Amino acid sequence: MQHAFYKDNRIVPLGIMLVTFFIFVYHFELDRQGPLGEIPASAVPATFVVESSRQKDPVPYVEYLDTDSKEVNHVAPSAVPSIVPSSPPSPGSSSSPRPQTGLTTDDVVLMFKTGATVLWKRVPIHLATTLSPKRINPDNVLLYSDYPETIGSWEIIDVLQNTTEKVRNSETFQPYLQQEDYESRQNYAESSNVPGDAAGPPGGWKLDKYKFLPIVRHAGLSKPDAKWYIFMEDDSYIFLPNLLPHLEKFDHAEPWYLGSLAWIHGDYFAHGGSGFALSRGAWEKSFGKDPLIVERFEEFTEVHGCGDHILGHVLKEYGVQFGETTGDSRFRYGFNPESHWSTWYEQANWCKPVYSWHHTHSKDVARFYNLEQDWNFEKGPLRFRDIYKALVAPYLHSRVEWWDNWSSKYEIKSSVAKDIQPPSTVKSTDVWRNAWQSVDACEAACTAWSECVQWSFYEDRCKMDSMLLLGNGIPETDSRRQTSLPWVSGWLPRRVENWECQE
Ligand SMILES: *[C@@H]1O[C@H](CO)[C@@H](O)[C@H](O)[C@H]1NC(C)=O
Ligand SMILES: CC(=O)N[C@H]1CO[C@H](CO)[C@@H](O)[C@@H]1O
Repeated sequence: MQHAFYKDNRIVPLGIMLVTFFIFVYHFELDRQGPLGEIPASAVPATFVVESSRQKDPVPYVEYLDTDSKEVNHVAPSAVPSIVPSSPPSPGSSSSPRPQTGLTTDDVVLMFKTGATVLWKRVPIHLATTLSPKRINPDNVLLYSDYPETIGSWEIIDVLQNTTEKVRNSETFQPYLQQEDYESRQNYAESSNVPGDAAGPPGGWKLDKYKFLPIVRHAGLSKPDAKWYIFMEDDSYIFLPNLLPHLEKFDHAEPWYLGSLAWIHGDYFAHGGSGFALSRGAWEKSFGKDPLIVERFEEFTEVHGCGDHILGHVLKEYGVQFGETTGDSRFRYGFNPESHWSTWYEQANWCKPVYSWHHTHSKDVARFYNLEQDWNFEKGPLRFRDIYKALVAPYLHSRVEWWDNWSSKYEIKSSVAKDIQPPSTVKSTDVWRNAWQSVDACEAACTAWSECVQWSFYEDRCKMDSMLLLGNGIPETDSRRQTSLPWVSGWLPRRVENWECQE
């Protein structure tokens, strides 16, 4: 019977050969066409061309405001200096043509960092969204913490497990060693009346700085075939379908280290909370060259406070510079150190893709994910204006009491109003100078200035801005409502809707 079946189906191997041949030819076509060819949507993720910037007066977008400052004490740069990268060649000058085959999540590794004290609070939302298998293959995800856990099919790696004896003796490292005790006693921080952390010993955040180097070493060793290593924290969100086409503009075999520029101790580095991407080329040039890189920089790690800075410093030691240059638009927008509601929207970023948000709450993450799922990336990336329309505009009011007063470009107080010179785009100097007199006067001044999109008023102070930030209102039960006059804010969303893309 089996023999007869075989004989009758001699045609099958020939069929398989033919099918294979067609698949081969089809893929060859795909490779040849590059990202702008007519690639079937199902075959590769959407790719697109991002307009190049010719801005004359480049103002770096990144503001280094790490409000996780309880965790790390960063120094905010007063002005972001211009830096010229010495190592990564600009892709334009690359001699060999880069293959443009459509980077997919199969080509990248997501390095997700959390910590035992916040894991139960922050990670579950990501398991349902960021790490959903239809978004990225679980094999391409590495979850790092400072205590091993298993959640369903997810293994969370204790990235500090191989820490040397020397570091274990450090004062700062003690919370790591205390975790076992908390676990064995079934104890939580709350139950011992320790404020701050949700679970485990107090001060768990101190361990954060120790994690960055071991994470990157471990990821590069366990996933040597990845083209990019994308780092994110548990209070961040990364729009992978936006980021991948961006990374495609860079050769992963070259040393690239891309993210949101931060600066401390004279080192430029990618701010951790904003997320960053490290090319395989960058990994090989640094971690690949030195299996003991983590141990070699133990001393440096001990005396510095921020893990993201430590990583940036170490990469620089091996000739991998942070990719930001103030003259190159590819670096200026996208990775954000803040969330969508505490970010400034302006004409300069209005049409730029958004790669990440930081300081996200679970609710934000769920909404970003929904937006991403509903988005047709074949038509273009999710840009700042799209985030604005979906998640900011619905909360704006023409006038609202008890709303935070972020508007700051111009501030008109009674004490200085008399001599103040309005910007040239203000119709009436008198209206401008009277802005401090009342809520109505402040609103009128904003309206009289053609670029104004938001204002806020308090006592005898009117603030106005040509950029927009949602901020947040002060709820009815908030104690601030008992102790001061209401802060009144207003937006002019019609003007925002008329913003145009800037090159
Ligand atoms: C710790 O060392 C073991 C043994 O070499 C290795 O298998 C494991 O991946 C290391 N862990 C990390 C986080 O690097
Ligand atoms: C974000 C912001 O600017 N908040 C200010 C709002 O106004 C009050 C009262 O003037 C200040 O104390 C806040 O700092």
